[in-house]
Amino acid sequence: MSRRRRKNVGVIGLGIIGSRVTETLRQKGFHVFVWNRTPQPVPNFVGAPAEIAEMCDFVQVFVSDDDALLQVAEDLVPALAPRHIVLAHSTVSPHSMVAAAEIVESRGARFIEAPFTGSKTAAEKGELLYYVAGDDAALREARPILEASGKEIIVIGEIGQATVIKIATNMVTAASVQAAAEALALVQAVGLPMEKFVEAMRGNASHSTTLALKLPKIIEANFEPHFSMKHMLKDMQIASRLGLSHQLELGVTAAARDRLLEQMQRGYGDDDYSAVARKYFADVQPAGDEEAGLELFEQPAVPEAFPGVELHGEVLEPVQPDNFVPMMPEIGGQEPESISGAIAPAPDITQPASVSEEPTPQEESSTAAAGEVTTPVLPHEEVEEEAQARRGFLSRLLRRGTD
Ligand code: NA7
Repeated sequence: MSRRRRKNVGVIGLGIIGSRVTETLRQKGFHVFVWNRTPQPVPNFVGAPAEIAEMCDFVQVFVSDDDALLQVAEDLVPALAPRHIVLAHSTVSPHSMVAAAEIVESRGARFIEAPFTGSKTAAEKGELLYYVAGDDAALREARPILEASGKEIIVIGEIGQATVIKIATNMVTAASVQAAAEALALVQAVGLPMEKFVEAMRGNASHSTTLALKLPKIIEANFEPHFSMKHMLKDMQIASRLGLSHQLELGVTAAARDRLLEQMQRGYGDDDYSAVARKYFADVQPAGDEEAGLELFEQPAVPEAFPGVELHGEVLEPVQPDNFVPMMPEIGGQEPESISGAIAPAPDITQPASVSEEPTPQEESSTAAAGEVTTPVLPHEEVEEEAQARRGFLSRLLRRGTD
């Protein structure tokens, strides 16, 4: 194998992260070939994923979602051989990650699962944190490539497991930013300066790198994407489905997911995910607009009708403002015992979620709240009926508690 080819790295997917990893690799002396679905006028741009594999032994894939990763894996196949190591960096379901590995390995090539934490700035600085899984020898070979754009590599285990860890970390991130948006709304509503909250958080044990980055930007209404709303929603949907398939009620995750979905449906999928704070803004003005501050956190101006949007191949139905339903608690028809009583002892994350195959009626009733991308859209009467049923359920629950 020529020394030159060992220095060749292919990058597939030149979005927020892939484009920056490409730059970082080049700065560190790697010879990088790139491909993107939408052609871009950048150096070493080739015509197809298979051409990347012809030029490079290492191929890093930064495409958006499950379908994209599987498509790229299929497109690489004709050119793959045992000399190749494909590194999959997309955040997808563990099942899709395993499927992508099988496609790549069918040609004798090696596969490393390497989702990451760290958004635009970390990618720019070569400071991503990679969670990896795969064959030890392949990982040893690929380590210098990962180190070029990463500050740390955490080895997790088998293919599919690194993704679970990545999704789990994003559950905390999404919930934390949602909580921060709500906290700011409250502070503003009682007439306190939001900066005081930022100052108070700085020394608080619950402060984090994420909050340090997001709080000032929320206040400025600067939602330029570092990590997009649509991808955080994708991750919370994956988390919800995983939880559902293991009989776990993930209420905070569901709440974060539903707030992301609301903003997605309003057309903000390409904004930063911290734009969930828009819920509390009347009409968010661009950063720097002095008037914007005056209008923060008034009642949102609801448009006539939100457009339907497409997300990961699924068309989300338009949501009409009149019957837009706030998120319901996750109990929807499920008895609490059934939620807490059946935690799968040794979940096999390499298998698809059982709910996606044949949901039980019970699972079906909770799917809208915990796994599907559709937002509940009910006529008023049905909402009222559901509220009554819910009240009945809660009072039965209370009575049971006093028996
Ligand atoms: P971006 O900035 O949304 O970029 C996504 C990239 O994926 C972009 O290059 C897209 O190409 C590409 N893409 C999307 N669909 C496809 C299909 N079907 N085939 C090939 N390529 C596709 O995402 P980020 O860089 O922020 O994040 C990438 C991943 O890492 C994502 O899973 C995150 O959750 C983590 P386009 O330019 O649209 O043609």
